[in-house]
Amino acid sequence: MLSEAKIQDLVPEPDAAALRRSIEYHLKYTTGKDPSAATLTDWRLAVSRAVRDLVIAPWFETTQRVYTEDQKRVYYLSMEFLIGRLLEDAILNLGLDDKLRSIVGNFDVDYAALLTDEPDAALGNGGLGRLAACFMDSMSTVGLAAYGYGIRYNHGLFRQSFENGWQAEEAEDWLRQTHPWEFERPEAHYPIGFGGAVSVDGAKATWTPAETVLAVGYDTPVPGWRGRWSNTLRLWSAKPEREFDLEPFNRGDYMAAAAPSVLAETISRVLYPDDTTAQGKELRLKQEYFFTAASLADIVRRFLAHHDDVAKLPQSIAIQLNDTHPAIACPELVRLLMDHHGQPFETAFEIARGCLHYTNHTLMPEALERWPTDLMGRVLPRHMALIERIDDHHAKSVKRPESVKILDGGEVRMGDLAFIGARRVNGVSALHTELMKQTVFKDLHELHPERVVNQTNGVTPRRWLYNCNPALRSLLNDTIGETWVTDLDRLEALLPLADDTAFRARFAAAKDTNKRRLADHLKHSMGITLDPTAMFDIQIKRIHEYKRQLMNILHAAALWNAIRQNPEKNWAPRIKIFGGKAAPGYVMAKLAIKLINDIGATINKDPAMAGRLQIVYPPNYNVSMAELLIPAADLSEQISTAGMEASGTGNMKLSVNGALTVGTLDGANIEIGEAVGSDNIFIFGLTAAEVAATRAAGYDPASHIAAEPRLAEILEQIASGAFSPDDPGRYTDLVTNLREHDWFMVAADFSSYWDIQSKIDEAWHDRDGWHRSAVLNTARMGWFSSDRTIRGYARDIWNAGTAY
Ligand code: F58
Repeated sequence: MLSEAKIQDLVPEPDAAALRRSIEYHLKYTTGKDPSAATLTDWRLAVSRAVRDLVIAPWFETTQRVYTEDQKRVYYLSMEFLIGRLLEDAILNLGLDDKLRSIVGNFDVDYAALLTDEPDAALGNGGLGRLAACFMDSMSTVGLAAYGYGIRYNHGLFRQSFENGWQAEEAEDWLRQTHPWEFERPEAHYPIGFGGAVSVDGAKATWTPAETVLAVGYDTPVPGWRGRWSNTLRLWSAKPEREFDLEPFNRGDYMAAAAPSVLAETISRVLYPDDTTAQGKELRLKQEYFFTAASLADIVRRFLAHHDDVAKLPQSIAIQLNDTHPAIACPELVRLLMDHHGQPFETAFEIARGCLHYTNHTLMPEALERWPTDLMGRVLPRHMALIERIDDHHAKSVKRPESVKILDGGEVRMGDLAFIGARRVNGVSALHTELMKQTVFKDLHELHPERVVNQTNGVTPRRWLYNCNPALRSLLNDTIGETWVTDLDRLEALLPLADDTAFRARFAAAKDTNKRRLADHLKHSMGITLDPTAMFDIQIKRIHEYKRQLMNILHAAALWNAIRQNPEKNWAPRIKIFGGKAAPGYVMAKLAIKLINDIGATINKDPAMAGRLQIVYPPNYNVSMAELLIPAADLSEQISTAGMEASGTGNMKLSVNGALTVGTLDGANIEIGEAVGSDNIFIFGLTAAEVAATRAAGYDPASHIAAEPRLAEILEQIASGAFSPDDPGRYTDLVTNLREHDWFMVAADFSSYWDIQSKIDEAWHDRDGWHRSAVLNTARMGWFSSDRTIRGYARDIWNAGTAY
């Protein structure tokens, strides 16, 4: 363990003069700018580099220590890292906020503008990618030797705008400006092959790929709290083996001359923007293999630099597969062990399985990856043969039922491959893990009952409380000290203060500050006015039918009707705020966005709604916007159809920031409810078991609609074009679908949702009671720190130590 003195040595508190000189130095000598000509971005790059310099020493120290002590290393393989901005995160981590604010101010540069000038690194779609980013932060903070591996996409998640209420997408280009946090590692490059043929000579197979691209690593240091440990995030970029063909160039065929680089670079060009459906696209398979193969080559190289027996790999390393995207790791590691290190198949498979662990994030069948065997055979012929062999080996080693197989109907089922090739398989909440055992992996679980374990998700308290909520941060620090930042259970010290009037008032004042900050932001960015004394009722997440943004907007429309029918009633003033993107090809989700905007426009222009009900949907929800919205929320909407949200992590961020949850008994909502207590959460709707039973019995949405006149009325209005006079038929299919199919059970849950929302209205009027519940939410959410989650993985899955 590092002593405090040692930590001070590693990140010496720079004096203001030294920091100032460092910024000036970087502005001049790294960016090449005269201060008088420097743009805001130039200043930001200079400040970023001055701050980055401070984490280099602990980064080297950690790397060396892990190596000299030969510590077990954890490798987190993820197609997505939804990082957000890094500068403010690093500044707050190192405790340099006040100093830099004054230094930057003295340069006559706007400090807040400098921080927000940084584009978000949006290398992920949603929860899965953000979880990976929280885990990187926690692995460093608890002092676990870890590397994150992923893809350095040139274009992250698309930028969303609304054109006449419809979602429009535009390519994102975060790398247009220099990304000051990364170091290119041209020496860390690996050739990655695709296609070609395999020749077999006795037991020896040789794969000769038809096409090869280079994977080049870019490293970003990931400092833990106060810089006391620092791991590495290594992202791979695809480069051509040869940049350029001279022969076609000499002929004047410039396109053909550049062809090799265009082809290769396509692999890391863009993040797939689909957050749920697994489409069998060749490029996606290539992306998956590209980063998995590069990572494994790097891992094996690092191991062999100091060990000589590959059979000992499982003692030295643990690899975590973030969903099935890197599931090709199993045949790839078997291939390396057999074809490059001379191991027989059975041994190679057992070594590989000893290293690999798989996290499942969804039970939805359409999201479980399957690759056509002909595509797999064409792109990765050697792997296809090994997958057949693994399937065969499994069939022979256990008495498995017909239903268990990796190869099924001309497809490779990646979930089954990941399960069979892993030492441990985990779900991400208690309910989700149980459902995994009962549904998708039922048969496999019965064959391997020790394999499935649960690790309920968590979120990093650094970004999601300390950094994004300065008002609450100071109140907490004043009241209970700062130790909660790395030991979130300490928030429990707030419990008695929930009954302390003075404390509650300060807690409420912090919320008010955050609501005003959001209102100011929306005034500037969208030109709209929000009343900060109204209830901020927030639903922020990807737009998906199972997440039921539709039910939320139907509730808004029903509320609009009810308020107009009964304007005298003491309605709780509400602002419903939505945030989220739909996959570009997801027609129903995009229609839901248009409906939110159509209903919103009608409500917002009705003078009778002033001070009562307002709908706000700022475009382009991302990590940075979440950092503004979450601390400002009073009510957190977590209303998925029970059994469909694996865990959720936004639910945790909102609750720890003092929002009350309205939610179904789904994912981690159940565990949040147990933690905060049933008086401090609003639970409604069918349970997962009831959803399943209702479906099995033959669900009839029409009967629910007939029994709920409020719902019947709004469906009539929507179907008749009341919210879409320019195109009255726009929602005909949507309404028909709700009336006749309604797979996500909006009609079944609507009454219960309406009732709980009425209770929430009442609860809102009891201001003391509301604030008390808000304090109790913050006080009891300590368990949902991703530090706790990572310690759980280290203990139950990786068998790896932590320094703190
Ligand atoms: C999410 N999955 C779950 N997948 O939906 C959410 O409940 C959970 O909290 C979170 O993972 C973290 O465990 C998710 O975000 C994706 O976005 C995939 C991206 C690639 C294609 C398939 C879905």
